[in-house]
Order: sequence, then structure tokens, then C-alpha cells
Amino acid sequence: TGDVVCLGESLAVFVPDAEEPGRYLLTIGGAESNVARHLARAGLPVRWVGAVGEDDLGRAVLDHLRASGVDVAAVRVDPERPTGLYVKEPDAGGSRMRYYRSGSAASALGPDFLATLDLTTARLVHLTGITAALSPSCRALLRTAMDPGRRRSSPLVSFDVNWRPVLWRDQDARVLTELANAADVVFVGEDEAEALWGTGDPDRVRALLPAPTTVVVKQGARGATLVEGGTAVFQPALAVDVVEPVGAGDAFAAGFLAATLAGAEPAHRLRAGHLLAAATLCSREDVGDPLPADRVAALLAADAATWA
Ligand code: KDG
Repeated sequence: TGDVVCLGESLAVFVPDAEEPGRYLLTIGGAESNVARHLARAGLPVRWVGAVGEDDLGRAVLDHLRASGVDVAAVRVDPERPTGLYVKEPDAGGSRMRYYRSGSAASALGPDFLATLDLTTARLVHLTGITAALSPSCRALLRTAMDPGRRRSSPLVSFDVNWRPVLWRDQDARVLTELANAADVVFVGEDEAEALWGTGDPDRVRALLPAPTTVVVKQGARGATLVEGGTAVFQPALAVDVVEPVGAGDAFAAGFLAATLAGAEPAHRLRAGHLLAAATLCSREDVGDPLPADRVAALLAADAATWA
């Protein structure tokens, strides 16, 4: 028992209305609260902690998360700074993310925020590298939360590298390696690993990240590989027609973590990740609706060799 705590920045997200070009719909995103929404949907007690502005977008974020079953009681509401937002602009290759978040309420968070949180009931704390890119104080917050001196596995700390080059610009991203090595479970895309460390190969990534219990390398449409100890396990992804990919990594992390907390075997944990990612890939939104049961059954049947 205990709950999951997801710490980071939630954002208002404007997504293009498929019915009416040029029109945008207000939705909600932010990697950590996306994970929280998936976990709440899976029936796990979960908190999102971070900051929003005292503005309409901040209220929209909180209302939406509350309605999704996520506990937002510990969120800081900043009267001085706005809620961050991003726009999914249609692009030839799918969509381009345009951020409006510098100077946001979340960017002003720092290590003092941790003192306002009760983590004694937490089973798992989920963090991502995005927070480290937001500001020096956010970077310090993450470093403190992930202090390598903390007792490992209590609570479990998961870390999604979530490399966002637009946010890092000329800042030094090497801190991501240090942070990943302070986690128990690490998620990284092979493209991100290539950009940061010059290799997306799971064994080589593992060699760079020796400390975490579990390292998961997401290999795009091919699948994902988990390395625990010296053992690597691969599971192929589900074949879906991608509508919009943003948020699929968060869905994957949530499925994987929910299965991990349920004590599932490596292959099952990877499959649980792929299943949630498949639903998000079929939506323009960061989280999207779950796939109907018949669709899930069809997807699983199409991959009977490995998913039976
Ligand atoms: O994973 C989805 C996130 O990238 C999106 O919600 C926005 O948090 C976000 C970010 O910083 O990119």
C-alpha cells in the first residue's frame, strides 16, 4: 500500500481541433502528471505535486487532474507567475511542440518545496529530466529529491530521462546522467540515449547507468528492452497507426510502473507499458482515451507469437 507521487510541471496544452483547422482545444499535459493520470485510471492512489499559477489555465489543470482521480492537494498555487503551456502545432512530421513556460510557476520551485510534501506514505516517486531543464532551482529540487545518499528503494524512485533539447538549449545536460544513476528505475528512449551518450544500445546504456536496479531502453516502434542486473529482456511494441506520438513515453512508463508495483515479471511489465502507449499513440492528446476492449484484443491477437 501507499501512494505514488509524481513531481514535475503540469501544463495547459493546446491541440489542433481535427474538425476545424486553425482551431485549438485546451487539454492538459506535462510528463509527470500524464503518468499520474494513467496510474489513477489504473486504480492506483496517486498524487501530482508541482506548481501552477493562480489563473484560468492553472484552474483547468487542477480541475482536470482532480476529475481524473489524481490528488492535487499539495500543489503550490503561485499568485505571481503563470501556469506553463505548450501548443502542439501541426507539422509535416506530425506535430511540433512549442513551449510557453519560461518564468512559469513551476520553474520557480526549488528544494524548499520538498519540505511541504509528506513522502512517508509514498511507495514510488516518479520524476523526469524535464524538471532539471526548467531552471537552476528546479534542478536543485530534483537533485535533492534524488540525493544518492537517500536509502534506495524506500520509496522507489523512477526517472524518465525525457531529453528535451529545446528546453536545455545551451545548458549542460550532463546532470541527466547523474540523476539517472540516482534512481531505481530509469526510462530512456534509444534516440535520447544516442543524443546524450552516443549510444542507444541497451547493454552500453546499462554500462553508463550501473546504479539503478532497472534500466528500460525504449526502441520506438520496435519495442523496448529492460536490463536488470546483467539480464536483458526485449518485448516488441504493438503495431498501431500513429495519430500523434507525444505522451506515449509517459503512458509506457505508467503501464510499466503499475505492473512493477503489482510485482509482475519483466516481460509482463514491458507489455503493460506497450499497451498503454498504444492507446496514447492513437490520440492527439497527451493521455487520450483507453482503447476499447475489442481493439486491445485485436492488437494482442495480431501479435500472438509474443503476446499470447
Ligand atoms: O511526454 C509528454 C510531455 O513532453 C508533454 O506533456 C510536455 O511535459 C512536457 C514537456 O516538457 O515536454
